[in-house]
Amino acid sequence: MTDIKAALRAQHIETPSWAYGNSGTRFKVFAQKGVPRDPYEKLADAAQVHAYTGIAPTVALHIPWDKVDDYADLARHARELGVGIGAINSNVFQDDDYMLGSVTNPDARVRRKATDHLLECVDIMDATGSDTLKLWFSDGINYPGQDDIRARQDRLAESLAQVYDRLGEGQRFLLEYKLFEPAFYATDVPDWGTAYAHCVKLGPKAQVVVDTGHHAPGTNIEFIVAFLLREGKLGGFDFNSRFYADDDLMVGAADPFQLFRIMFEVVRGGGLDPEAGVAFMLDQCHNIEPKIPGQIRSVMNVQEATAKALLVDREALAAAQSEGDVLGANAVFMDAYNTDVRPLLAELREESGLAPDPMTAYAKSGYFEKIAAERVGGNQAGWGA
Ligand code: RM4
Ligand code: MN
Repeated sequence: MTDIKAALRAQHIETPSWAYGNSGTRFKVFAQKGVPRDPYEKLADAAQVHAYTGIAPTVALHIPWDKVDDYADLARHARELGVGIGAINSNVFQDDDYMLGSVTNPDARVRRKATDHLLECVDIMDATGSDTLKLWFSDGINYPGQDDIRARQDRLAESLAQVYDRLGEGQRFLLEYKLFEPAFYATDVPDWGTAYAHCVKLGPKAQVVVDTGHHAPGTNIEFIVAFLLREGKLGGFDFNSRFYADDDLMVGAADPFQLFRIMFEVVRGGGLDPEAGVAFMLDQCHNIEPKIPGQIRSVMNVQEATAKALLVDREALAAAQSEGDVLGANAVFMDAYNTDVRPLLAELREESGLAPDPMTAYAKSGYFEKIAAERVGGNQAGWGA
């Protein structure tokens, strides 16, 4: 049990700055009270999530949504709040120039512009001290014949190589894949295999990030996780839940069993070891629920799945597996999943001087009432979509 607690104490879950802003679907973005007006206020909200969970010490930024004049000052502000800047997320999907693609665009001028943005993101890493750049490309085509699928791969490789070469000591990039949307016929980085192949070619500073919402229904995500970890190419997760497409709902809400299966492969593959460098990030939007408690709940869901994964009796499992005891092995696995780990986590929090239940502790804190009263006027942060 001491080992399990130590592993849980060492786990860090990164929250995304965009989760604190207003969001919605392409039909409607619903404004909520108290929503941050700038990156400084987003960091303040993220610090609340860390204050009550104790395991969310970093915040991912998204550029240009979190553009500021002085990134060193923003990093200082984060430190004062007790958090740090995590991954820098690039955004080459919201400019008119990118209608036909960003780094894979047939127009060299647009490709240059997109790659320059990615390089700018590395400058921001230098200024904030962040070690991770996250790359997601909305690039792809809607119609057969619209552009040359193979040439687009060449352009992608060329841009990635420029970014790779710009990475400094201790910096890396994570390449994200997504099946479809906004491109509907052929996406340029649609799956882990494509991302993996590009990363392998580039070298150790390029790794794959698994966004749990970016697969076809029925995909065995834990298999992908096991495979990438084995190859040293699992850079991290963008956690969220999906019922249909890229729903970005709270992780563990749609399928807590899947989250457990993923976390088991992480534990099995040594991915919880901080040395493994696996970043546990959330990539979510809270369209209809309050945002800070939505993040707290999500962090708790990942923590619960991790605790259950750590509870799997690996010795008994290995014994049953080697004996070919199908039902026995499955029972060992399910025993861990069916364990109520909430008392264990409450105890862990109390040992670290935290309230046993982060949700009620936050609700009682009065923070929401305070920001709702203070944050009037100005432009609430949102997706800018
Ligand atoms: C994309 C992808 C990226 C995220 C954006 C907001 O679908 O998941 O990680 O930065 O959405
Ligand atoms: Mn993502």
